[in-house]
Amino acid sequence: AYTPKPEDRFTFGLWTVGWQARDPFGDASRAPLDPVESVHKLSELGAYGVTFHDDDLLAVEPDRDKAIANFKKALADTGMKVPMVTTNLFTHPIFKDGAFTSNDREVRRYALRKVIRNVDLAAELGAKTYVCWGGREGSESGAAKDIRAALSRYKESMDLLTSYVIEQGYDIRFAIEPKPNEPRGDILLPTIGHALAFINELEHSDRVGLNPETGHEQMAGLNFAHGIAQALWHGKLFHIDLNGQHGPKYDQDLIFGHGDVKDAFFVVDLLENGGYDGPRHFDYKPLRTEDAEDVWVSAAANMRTYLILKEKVKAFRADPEVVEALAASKVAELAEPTLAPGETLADLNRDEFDLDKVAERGFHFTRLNQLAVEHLLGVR
Ligand code: GLT
Ligand code: MN
Ligand code: MN
Ligand code: MN
Repeated sequence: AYTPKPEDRFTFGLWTVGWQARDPFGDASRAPLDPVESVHKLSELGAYGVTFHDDDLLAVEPDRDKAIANFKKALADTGMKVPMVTTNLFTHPIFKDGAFTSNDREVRRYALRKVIRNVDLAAELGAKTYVCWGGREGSESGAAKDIRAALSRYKESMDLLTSYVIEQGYDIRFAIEPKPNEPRGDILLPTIGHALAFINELEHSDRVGLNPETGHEQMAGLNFAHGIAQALWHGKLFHIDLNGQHGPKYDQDLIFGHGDVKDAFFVVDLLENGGYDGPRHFDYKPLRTEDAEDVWVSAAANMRTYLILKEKVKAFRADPEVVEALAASKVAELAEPTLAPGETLADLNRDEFDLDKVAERGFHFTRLNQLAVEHLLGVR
């Protein structure tokens, strides 16, 4: 039951299993990984597809054409798909002050060129989502960046990119990935909410949505399940980066469920029952302590944890005691409009209302919460 299959639509970034575990204090602890090997190994483990940055394809083969040919052959040999593609606009020192919002106009123009070239490849490979993580779009000093001008340049880039895919007839939508900080002191579009508001100002806003990441919202102390629920409510959950994080600290990119497991439970509940039909994409980093074999153990762990949680969520929803507790907590009553059809605000004055009595009523949320914890702990 916990064996992943392509129908589960699990996908991984090549940069996840391929991470060599360089961190700000230490050198790589693993050798580079051939994308061809990643495609084969992930396929054997039951994944549906892979995603990549332009530069990820060049991990062991510096010639772009050869690297693409090798990658395509691996896809054809395994049947693996590429539902999402993205651009590396953060590793090369050229991007030290950002890409679309670098103060240096020449850098901004280069960044656009780099994205466009890879958007063409994304279209060729059938990707439907193009992620933009603006990791270096930000600052460390209040005087260094005119934030309003930066947002204008960010919008200019997104408008150019959406116009480009429309002109080319590509079936591609962009997904902005928010993050509050790291690698910059403060990053633009730090949370789901900031990004949603920004998207409203774009020329082709229907072509732009979100790629929220578990840990990035949690780094800002926010509730990830609430964030993706709001993204779904706006019709903007185009893609998702699942991983694990322990509260506000550096970006841990742990295996899904290896951080806040209770949040992971409710995230799976939402994804399975809330109308999201995109890939379940893992953006995690195998721990720096792990060797080349452990990498595949960690990749498998993401999918297995998801499937276990999916089963737990199903059992939780089907448990008669949970059904009863949900009713006692009036959870369904929130879906009922506050005014009945045809009623006006004046009609509210006819309500028989005893303020003190209504204030006394408990909502019994503790019981519901405990039932969720018990399902999660496997005692129900
Ligand atoms: C980078 C970042 C991730 C983004 C990727 C997309 S790359 O590793 O930390 O969260 O999703 O550019
Ligand atoms: Mn991510
Ligand atoms: Mn992260
Ligand atoms: Mn990351």
